[in-house]
Amino acid sequence: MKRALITGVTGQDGSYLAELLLSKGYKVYGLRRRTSTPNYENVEHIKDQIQWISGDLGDLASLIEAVRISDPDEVYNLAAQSFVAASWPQPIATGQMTALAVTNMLEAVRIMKPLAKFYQASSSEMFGKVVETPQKESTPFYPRSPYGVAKLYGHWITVNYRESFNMFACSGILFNHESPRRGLEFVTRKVTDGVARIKLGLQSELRMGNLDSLRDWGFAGDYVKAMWLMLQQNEPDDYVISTGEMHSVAELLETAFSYVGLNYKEYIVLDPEFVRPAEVDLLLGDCTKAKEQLGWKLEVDFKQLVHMMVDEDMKRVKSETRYYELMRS
Ligand code: NDP
Ligand code: GDR
Repeated sequence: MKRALITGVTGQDGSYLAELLLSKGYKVYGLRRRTSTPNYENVEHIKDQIQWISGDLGDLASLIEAVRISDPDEVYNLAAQSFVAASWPQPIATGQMTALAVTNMLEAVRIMKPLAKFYQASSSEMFGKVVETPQKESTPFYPRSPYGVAKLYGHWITVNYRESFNMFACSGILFNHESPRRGLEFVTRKVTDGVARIKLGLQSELRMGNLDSLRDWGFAGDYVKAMWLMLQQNEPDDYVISTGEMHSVAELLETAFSYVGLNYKEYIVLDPEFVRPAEVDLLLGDCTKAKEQLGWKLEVDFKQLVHMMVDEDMKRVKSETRYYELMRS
């Protein structure tokens, strides 16, 4: 039985990856930090199948202990401060958790289990300002947020540990990927949750930032398969994972609102609070290398993704509403 350690297992990607590895017969260890209100929403259905280890990315001792306990064949380092907009008001915490903590994790593996295969969750945010499109592994980086800068450190330290210590360390440069388990502050989920609330008469407007930015949005369930594939190769390497298609935030709004028969223009209020100090105008990935070398392929396209998210949010908001009505009656 193969053993895997996942950091960030309670997040969107961690939950899909844990499902995938469990379905392949892995023993899955999940690192969980202490929070005053436990948050198992994404993993409730598989909570009993995960071996939980208490630890924090910022605490090297806890990570060394996590690697000792799990004795992993594969380590997936997904934990981070992952919300780009939060990286301006919290640049130092973002640097600690999204950049330096990668070295903590690499050190824990190097000290305790140097032969374990290591996956680092790198990001298309590292490309930032447009230098070349579509963006591929050889495209120069130009990050535009403290988050992007931190991810760039995480990427290069992963490459450096591979080259310095001969570790099997891979960096997956993943473009935006979404799902019904996406955090509510990210634009796709904010929109699909907003659509559900507006459709059900619980909200009258949706306050948004830049509607012109373009993103290459895929489905998280497809993207975690690429993470796993990277660690099944004979040699460690870095790969771009993307759909090769981009859409604007306005198109996202149009697709989500029209699916339930609404015109988004009647509900959107532009709010400077959601405009970023520096924007990444356009992200479009070329994942030819992953397709050819990993045999990775997409199963869910943009429209299917948005519809899936609206359907799930409609169900959830309806059941929450019924619950509150019952509580009141
Ligand atoms: P989420 O924000 O959904 O999940 C982040 C996870 O990290 C959560 O489980 C969170 O735990 C955990 N975490 C945060 N800080 C700490 C800490 N100090 N110690 C231990 N755990 C911590 O992110 P996603 O699942 O969307 O993304 C996974 C990774 O991939 C992230 O590194 C992200 O930056 C990167 N990425 C994501 C992309 C995307 O489009 N989704 C694209 C490219 C890269 P808790 O539940 O306690 O908050
Ligand atoms: P991003 O995702 O910054 O690309 O990072 P997000 O969904 O937050 O923003 C995408 C684009 O939408 C624009 N936008 C808004 N965004 C939010 N959150 N809220 C709004 O109201 C709004 N209005 C417009 C943003 O300006 C931006 O251009 C995600 C994260 O998952 C990172 O962790 C990951 O590394 C990258 O994707 C790839």
